[in-house]
Amino acid sequence: MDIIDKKIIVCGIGYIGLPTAAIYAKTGFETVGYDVNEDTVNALNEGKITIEEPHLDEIIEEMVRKKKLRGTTTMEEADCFFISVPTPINEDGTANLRYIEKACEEILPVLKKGNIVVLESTSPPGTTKNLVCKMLEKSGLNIGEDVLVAHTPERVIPGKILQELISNNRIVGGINKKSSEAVKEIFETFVKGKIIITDSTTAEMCKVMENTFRDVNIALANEMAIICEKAGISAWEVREIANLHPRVNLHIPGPGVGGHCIAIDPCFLVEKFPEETKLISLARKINNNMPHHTSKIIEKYSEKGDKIAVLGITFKPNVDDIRESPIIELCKNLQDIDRKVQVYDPHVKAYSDSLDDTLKDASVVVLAVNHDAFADMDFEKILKLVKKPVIIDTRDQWEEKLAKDSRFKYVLLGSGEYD
Ligand code: SAJ
Repeated sequence: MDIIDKKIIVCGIGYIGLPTAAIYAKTGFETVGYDVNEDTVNALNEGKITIEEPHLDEIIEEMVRKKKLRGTTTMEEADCFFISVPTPINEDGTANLRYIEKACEEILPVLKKGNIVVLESTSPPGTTKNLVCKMLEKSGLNIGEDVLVAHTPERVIPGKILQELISNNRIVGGINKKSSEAVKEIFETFVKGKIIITDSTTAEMCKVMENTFRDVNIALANEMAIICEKAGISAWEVREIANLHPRVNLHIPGPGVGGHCIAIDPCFLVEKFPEETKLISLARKINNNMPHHTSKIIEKYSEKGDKIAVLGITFKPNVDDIRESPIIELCKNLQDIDRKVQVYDPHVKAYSDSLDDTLKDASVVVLAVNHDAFADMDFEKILKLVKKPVIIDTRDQWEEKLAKDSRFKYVLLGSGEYD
């Protein structure tokens, strides 16, 4: 069978699975998106998308129209299964692998000799061998011979998913050489980056460590911000100058770390290696404290009962994703100290109604997410609508425009100048 004639099922058509399915279809594979959510599947079958991701709507519409891609809520036979489901953490910080387990349960009845099963979801090291393989063994087939299995962690960044699916290097962690080679062959049809072969547990560890690297470095940037606030200097200036050094890359401070990856993945290591993950768990604590730190700054410049206009609610700029957003936590903190919070976010339907209404009578305006849409803000309008012209910028988006404008009280997170 020619590689391109393989039928692919992507299990879980969310933020990663849907674009992944789109790329397989565009490459020429017969592709099916499986999901338990009927609305998501119905939308796909109508050629529509339920998430915001540049150019995804065009490809989905085209692929569905050309009958290369469709959705289903019933699992069916295929040649390859790509599991792309969430791996959240429970309240107590332990990994919740139920969705992976459920996907394996769904695949089991249709699994046949010659199939390839690939886990794409970020998972604690050992999950492919100890969970996926163990579950698939229940089929009675020889796993590693009749059925090939690999972990190929997804490392695309929301906002650039389609581009990065093609250009990024890919790790292929097979449970054996045969599995790695088979999955590599599929990726070779569209991946332009390098394809690196390793074992499944190393692949899992690579992915978790990449995001942990970010988390620890962001924690360092946040600690620097707090130090600079005390020292009466600007962490943003320090960052700019220090990063001119060829081996330094200070990350960006801010009101916290969100999303479904960086704030979650380090917990997989903390759970498995509680004694060894001293730095990693401290970094998590530092980043988790940033919404609280930000609300403390806002508290200083407002009073009980004051209205706070929060601009941006997503976990990062220019996306519509609010999962694990630190701004939600920030808003809760502000409500706990009796501030009236109103949010505006042009990327999130529930908050995109009226900027004017959000700004009206606010005592503090908080730039919480540095969406591009906020870059050219109409500051005259802010002046007209607010009760007090106090701006708290958590991402250094407006410093150049506002720091020297005497009509505003401009406060920058990570900068001591406001004290
Ligand atoms: N953030 C900072 N300071 C920074 C960088 C990020 O505060 O210097 C915050 C962001 O505001 C956001 C969070 O961290 O709240 C995460 O944002 P991000 O853009 O760094 O990362 P994600 O979560 O969108 O995507 C990450 C990426 N991983 C790495 O860059 C190592 C992506 O490549 C992965 O595919 C993705 O996690 C994933 O799926 O695991």
